Amino acid sequence: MKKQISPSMMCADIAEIKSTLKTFEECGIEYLHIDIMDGAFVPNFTLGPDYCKALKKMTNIPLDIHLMVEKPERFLDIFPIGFGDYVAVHVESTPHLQRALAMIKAKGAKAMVAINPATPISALDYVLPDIDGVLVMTVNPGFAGQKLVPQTLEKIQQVRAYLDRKGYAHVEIEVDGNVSFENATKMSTAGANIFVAGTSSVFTGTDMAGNIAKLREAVL
Ligand code: S6P
Ligand code: MG
Repeated sequence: MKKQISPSMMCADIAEIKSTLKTFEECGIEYLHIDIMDGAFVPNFTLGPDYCKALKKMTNIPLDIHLMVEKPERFLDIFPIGFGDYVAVHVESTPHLQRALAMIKAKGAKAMVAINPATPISALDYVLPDIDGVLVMTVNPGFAGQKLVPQTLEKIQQVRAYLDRKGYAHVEIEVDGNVSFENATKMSTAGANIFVAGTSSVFTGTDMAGNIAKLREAVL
């Protein structure tokens, strides 16, 4: 599967957003990862639908919206979700997971299901026909700049094997949390193909294009 990079926009300097997007376009960045937090599912607040709308006016790079909110199905209509975008909802966030995933698909977007580090893979059993990807959290959601939960490396491998065994080899695996250059290589080897890049890689130091090139090398 093609290895792709999705920089986490909560880590981007808001004052430099235009030049950041220009660099991303020049470097062929595949997605923009947008963390949406509601102060309830996770103990933090970040970006929202207006930010997504503003980004859509500035670039054609598809959005990769990560909803860390309780009952996300209540909010899907207020986001600018369209063809080519990815939208992830957490297993732990709603009793109506299948409905939320079907709503995302109905908008023409790719439906991703996110699982926290402690959530078992069996939580995916009855939504496999409804998903295009699994977002494996490699930290507990809520904050950038955290340390990898080490057992999630093995979990990536187990998710890949599980999907392949069940006949869902086409379902992608995105990893999110402390995707450093070093961890990215391990995550890629374990079977991940979309890498959320935050303070551990793309947004470190000043050479963003150099960081992107280095991350691409790391996941080859
Ligand atoms: C965390 C969020 C993530 C972070 C990303 C930051 O709740 O879902 O997308 O923004 O993990 O990257 P890093 O390299 O600082 O961990
Ligand atoms: Mg995220």
